[in-house]
Amino acid sequence: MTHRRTFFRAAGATLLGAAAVSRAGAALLPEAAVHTDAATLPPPAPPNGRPFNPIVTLNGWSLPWRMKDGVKEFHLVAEPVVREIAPGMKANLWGYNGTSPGPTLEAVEGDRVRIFVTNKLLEVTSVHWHGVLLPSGMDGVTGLTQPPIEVGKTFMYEFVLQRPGTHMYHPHADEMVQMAMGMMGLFIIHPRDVRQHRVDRDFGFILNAYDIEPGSATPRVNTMLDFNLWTWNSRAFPGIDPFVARTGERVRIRVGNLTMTNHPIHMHGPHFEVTGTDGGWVPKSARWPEVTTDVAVGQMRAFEFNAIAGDWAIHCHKSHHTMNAMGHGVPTMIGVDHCDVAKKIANLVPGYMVMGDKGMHDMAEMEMPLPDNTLPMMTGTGPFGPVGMGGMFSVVKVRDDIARGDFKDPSPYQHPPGTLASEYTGETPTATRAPAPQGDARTLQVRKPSGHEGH
Ligand SMILES: [Cu+2]
Repeated sequence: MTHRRTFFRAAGATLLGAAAVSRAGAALLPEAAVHTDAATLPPPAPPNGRPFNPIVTLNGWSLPWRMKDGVKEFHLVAEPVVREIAPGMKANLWGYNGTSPGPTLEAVEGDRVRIFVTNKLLEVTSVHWHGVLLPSGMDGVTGLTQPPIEVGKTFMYEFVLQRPGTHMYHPHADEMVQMAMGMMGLFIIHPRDVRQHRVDRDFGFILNAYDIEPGSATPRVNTMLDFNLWTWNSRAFPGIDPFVARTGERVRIRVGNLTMTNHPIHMHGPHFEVTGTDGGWVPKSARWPEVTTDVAVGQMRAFEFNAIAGDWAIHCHKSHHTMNAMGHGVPTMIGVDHCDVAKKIANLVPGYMVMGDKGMHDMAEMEMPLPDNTLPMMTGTGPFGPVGMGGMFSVVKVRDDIARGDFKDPSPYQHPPGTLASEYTGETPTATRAPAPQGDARTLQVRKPSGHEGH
């Protein structure tokens, strides 16, 4: 017991008895650890059971367990939670043990796990272990493989982990609502041999999305595609922690997608190799180099690279996914000269200004008045000014002098002399252009393909 308490303290998690469980029952059920803030908690070494190299859940944590008669016992509590999406905005979500996503479950190939799930929501739920090989009756599909977990009840799932890999868990009951509210988590099965698939730093996160009207805090749960907050582990930039590593280290990033659309995850700097999918580890001979890996809905991808010093952006390459909640009705104003109109309006509305006539970068620099509990659309500041990003964006920060196991945000990168883009201040020659065609514009001959009338 003392041992486990030390472990909890090391993890920074608050240990609370599950309120729904009676004193007598508490002896039978493992305690449910609760954690409520959004800081990345570097996991402690496993306190018992088989050894493994723990993963770092971005802006998240791993769930402590207890060993009972050789079985690794976890206790998940499905419940409403408050999640800070980024400083300045909190959302009313549903999750597990105080957070959305819920804590990461980590265990080892060959482990027998027993996972208790207590339902503290206002409706039924169940948990599906996405991608984990198990008996059909443990698969967690309400109505198909089990009755729903009623409000206030606890269910027990038990199976042996057959194969190492990167997996997820999420409800299979009122799925659209429960996932739109943030119910999900990572399930990592480590290899039995700690030398297998070994890396120096192993990060994991889930792609998720919310539709939260600016000025409010609760997601709209019937949204199908038009989400306005694109998040990693229910955090939006600048609320997403950096991926910190030391030069030369082997780094793995594991990404799962539980949104309703695909996300091409792009990393600047070092090329990476896709080393794992939901189906397991890719043999070395079959790995391929990439700078972007598309993660489809319901998929997992693990990729690895050798860290190179610098600040390397990592983000979804759909550019509207690197923005926070915005009005989609904003008209495109590029090239529109509205000086006169603006002056007239300013006479009526003091302080009125026009935005976007030269592009929208200005919006990243200005403190726009926003409703309460709303994130700026494009925000974040780097050593050279506003970054103008939001949503699914973070930075891989690699430095020469980072200690093993140190995940703190380092100071700005010091670029070696001669390696930094800078303003050209010399003479600018007049551009020479080809002369404009004289008289009538040259006739452009357009030949339409035949046989396609009606297109
Ligand atoms: Cu995306």
